[in-house]
Amino acid sequence: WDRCQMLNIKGINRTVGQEQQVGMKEKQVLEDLEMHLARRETEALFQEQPETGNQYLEDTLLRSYLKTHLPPKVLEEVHRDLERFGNRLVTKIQPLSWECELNPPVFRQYDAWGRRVDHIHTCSAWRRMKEISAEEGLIAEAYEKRYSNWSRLYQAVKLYLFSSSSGGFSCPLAMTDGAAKVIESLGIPGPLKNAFDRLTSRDPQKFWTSGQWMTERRGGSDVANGTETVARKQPDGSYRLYGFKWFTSAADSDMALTLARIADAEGQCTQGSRGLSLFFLRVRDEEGKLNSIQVQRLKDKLGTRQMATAELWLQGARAELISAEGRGVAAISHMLNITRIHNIIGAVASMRRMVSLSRDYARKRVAFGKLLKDHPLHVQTIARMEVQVRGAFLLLMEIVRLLGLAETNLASEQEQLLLRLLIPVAKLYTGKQASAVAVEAMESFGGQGYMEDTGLPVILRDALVLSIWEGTTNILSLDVLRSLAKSQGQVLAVFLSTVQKKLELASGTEGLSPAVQRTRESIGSLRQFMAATGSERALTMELAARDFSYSLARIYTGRALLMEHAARPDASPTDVCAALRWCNQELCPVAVESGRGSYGRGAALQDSALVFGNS
Ligand code: UCC
Repeated sequence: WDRCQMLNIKGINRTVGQEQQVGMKEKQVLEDLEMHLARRETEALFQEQPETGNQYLEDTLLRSYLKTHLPPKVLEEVHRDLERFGNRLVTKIQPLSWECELNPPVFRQYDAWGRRVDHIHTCSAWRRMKEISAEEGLIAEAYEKRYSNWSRLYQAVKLYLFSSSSGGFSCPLAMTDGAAKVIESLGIPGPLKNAFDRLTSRDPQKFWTSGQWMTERRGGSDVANGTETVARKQPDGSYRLYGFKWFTSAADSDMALTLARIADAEGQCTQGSRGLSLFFLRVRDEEGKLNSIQVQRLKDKLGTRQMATAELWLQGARAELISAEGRGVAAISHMLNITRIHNIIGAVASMRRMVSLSRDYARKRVAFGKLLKDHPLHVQTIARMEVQVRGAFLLLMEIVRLLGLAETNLASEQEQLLLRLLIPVAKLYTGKQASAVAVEAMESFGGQGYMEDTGLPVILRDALVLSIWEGTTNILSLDVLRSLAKSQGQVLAVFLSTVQKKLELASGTEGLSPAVQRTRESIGSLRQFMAATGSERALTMELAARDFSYSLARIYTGRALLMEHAARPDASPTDVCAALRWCNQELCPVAVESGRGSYGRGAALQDSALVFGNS
């Protein structure tokens, strides 16, 4: 019966009588067929896993950038350390990262006996990441300044290599770096010396991480109007904070910087941005007791699930005022600019990881009778992503190079202005790139890219936040305008003259002339747009803010940086090709849209009608 049943199952219908009449030879054929089918039933999908090796050694663009820019002695030491770190990442740190994903933080509000404990339990791999961060000097490197102006770039490179293997720990590191930067910008006052030493320590026992508590119930972008937390001065000069922080990332941190409104003797507070001051606080005391803080709950996020993000009630948390009264936003902007750079690092790192995995898979996976790498359309798709990653990487390097100069008092006024402009431009642009590349790269693995246990969806989920936190695309586009207004247009003048200079460098390189020409044209278009904003300037600039920022990003990244890199004496044909490819996209979308009349009052009314109807 079993045999007949099996044959029936296989769709070969015979009666028992007929079956008995089948000759020996035919039986053998059927048995072979059965064997074959049976084996096929039990075998899983066997496909070689895409992998990355030592990410430093495999990253030719990173290595050629360092070789071009670092002084030889620095390069020698940095190379040795990065090669070692690359090995540690692939052998020891990457497995921890996966553990962090599989063991997200757990919140326990009460103990078994009903006592409120508000304990956020993190996994051992997460705690190990904190130790590794200290051991590797992932924050310390930037503040020790062993390599003068190159220290910041070196730190950024280590963070870039660490990011996609950090199991989300790059988030607390971003805020830790930002907090150290704020304290440094204040001249490391005595009461903050201990905190600064800990944030920048290489000793895992001493190392602290910091939170950045900015977001409250009324929203995360409009900090000036959304902040309700009140600070009441105490007789000893410290403050107690009362309020509800709605979205506090890395809530297991040791300390935090946060904004609040100081109440006067009558309990009144100044509203708006001018009412905000910056405070330092410890999350727990020496015995581990929360500093008059209650954890309401953990956030249920789409991604970055490895990291505890919490809602916190401040119920008289003791804090120190660290900015001038009413200068909270200006003081925390040092932190914002650093966390935004970390965001860029995360975006470039996640794109690099996705493209590396895609490339490796293309070398292993056979479809339609040949490896994916032998299918031109597939390779074209990866090549397009590669151009995006290269551009973003070089933009990142430019920003941290400028930051290093600024931090060692070696930056000219022009370089400081350029840095102020490029941070929001790069944050908003790379955040969007990272999402697009993650989605595209996921597709290059077919259905496997969609499977949780490949780890690929984690990269996508974590990339999607990059255009949201630390300022959304539109908020950062408005920050670009803020930098223009505050400098009375100087940031743009410096931008244009810098691109011009870099173009001159590139114009002597044979093969780059189409790219040089297109950049010159796009600069011309940008100038024309700025000259023609007309009587409705404020509205025009607001409507154009995003396209304007994209134009700055594309012009600076593509032409200036890819071409500069491609104009080096030892540039490879691939460097030239990447620069030319970048040319093929619209470099100045703001001019195109302006020509279409997208930024006038009429267009704004049309937008409104399209979205909300004509009522
Ligand atoms: O906390 C968050 C999540 C943490 C997770 C971090 C991990 C990320 C790493 C990833 C690694 C993979 S998310 C919450 C983040 N929140 C934001 O980013 C806030 C977004 N909103 C804005 O950026 C707004 O534009 C505000 C809050 C800055 C606007 O505030 P105001 O008060 O309305 O703005 P004002 O009045 O224009 O600026 C006040 C002062 C001015 O200086 P003065 O008074 O001297 O003229 C500005 O020039 O602040 C100065 N200022 C800046 N300076 C404002 N923004 C900047 C800036 N970016 N750089 C320098």
